Amino acid sequence: MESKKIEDFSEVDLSTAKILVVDDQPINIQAVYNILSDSYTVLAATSGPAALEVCNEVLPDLILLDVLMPGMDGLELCDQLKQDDATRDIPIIFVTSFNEQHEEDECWSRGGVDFIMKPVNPMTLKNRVKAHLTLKAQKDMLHKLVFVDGLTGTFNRRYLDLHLDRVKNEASRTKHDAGCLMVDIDHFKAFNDDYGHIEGDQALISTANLIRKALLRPTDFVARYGGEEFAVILPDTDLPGTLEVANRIKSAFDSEKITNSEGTSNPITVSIGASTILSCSNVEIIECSDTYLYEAKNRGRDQIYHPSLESPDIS
Ligand code: GH3
Ligand code: MG
Repeated sequence: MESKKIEDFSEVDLSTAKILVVDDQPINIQAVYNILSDSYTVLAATSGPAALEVCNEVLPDLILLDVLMPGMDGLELCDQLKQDDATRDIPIIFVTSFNEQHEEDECWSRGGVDFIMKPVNPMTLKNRVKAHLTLKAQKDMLHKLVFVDGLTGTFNRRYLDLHLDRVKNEASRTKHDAGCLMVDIDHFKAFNDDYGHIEGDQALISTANLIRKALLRPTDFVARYGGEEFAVILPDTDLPGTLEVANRIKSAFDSEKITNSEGTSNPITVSIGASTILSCSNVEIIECSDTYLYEAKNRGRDQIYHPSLESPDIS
C-alpha cells in the first residue's frame, strides 16, 4: 500500500491495500470477502502455517485473525508474526466469539490492535478495517519522513544511528560478525562544478540505486551518511562476505557507467572502505570503514580498501 503524497497526510490511498483473512472455516472467509473485496484485495488462509506462507510471498497491510483454529491457533500465529521483523508491524484484528473478559485481554496482550465479534456486522468490519489501514498508512508515511533521505530514497543518518545499534547488539549477542562499507563518490565536487547541481543530484540518485541493487539480503541496508557518502550495513556477514558485497558494488559502477544526462562526462567511480565489527576490534565500525575509505582515496580512488587486501592470506 503506497501513501500518495506527503502533503496529503490525512488523505491516504487505501485502494491497493491487501487484507489477509485467516479462518479455518471457508464460509467465514467468504463472508468477509463479500464485505471487503469491493474496496481491497482480500487474501485467504485456512490455517496458521498457510497464513505464514502467504505473508512470506505477499506482505499484507492488515490481518483479520480467527482466534480458535485447530493446530496453530490465532494467538500462536500472532506471536510468530510479532517475532519476525518483516511482519511485526502488520496490524492484527482478532475476529472472535469470546464472551469472557480474560480471553479478550489475552488478545490485547499478544499485540492485537482491535476486535470484531462474530457474527460479523458488515458496517463495523468495514469501518474498523478502514480505520486501522489509515492509521498504518499514516504511521508508514511518518516513518518515511523521519527515516528516509528525500533525494535518494535511501535511509538517512537518523535511521542508521538507530539501526546500527541494533545490529551491533545482535552481533555481540550471537557472536556473528556484521559488515560496514563506506562508499563515497570520487571527485564529485568537480562533477557538480562541470555539469551543475541538478545533474549532480541525478547522479546521486543513480548512485544510491546502484548500491541498493547490489544488496541481496532483505536485512542489508544503505543509508546516506553525508552529501555524497553512503553507509552500507550488512548484518550477520563476515569479512569475506563484506568484501564480496564491496566488489559487487564496484563492479556495478564499472559496468553500468553513471554519467551526466548527455553521456559526455566520465563515468562516476566510487571509493569503498570495508570493515566488520570483529575485524575492527575496539574501533567504532563506521569510523573504521571511514578510515579505510580515506586510505582507498589516498591510493588513487576507484577502489576498495581493507588491510587484508594488501596481504590476502590474512583476513
Ligand atoms: P573525493 O574524491 O576526495 O571524495 O572528492 P569529492 O570532490 O567527491 O569530495 P568533496 O568532499 O571535496 O566534495 C563533495 C562534493 O559533493 C561537494 C558537493 O559539490 C557535492 N555534494 C554533496 N552533497 C550534494 C547534494 O546533495 N547534491 C549535489 N548535487 N551535490 C552534492
Ligand atoms: Mg567524494
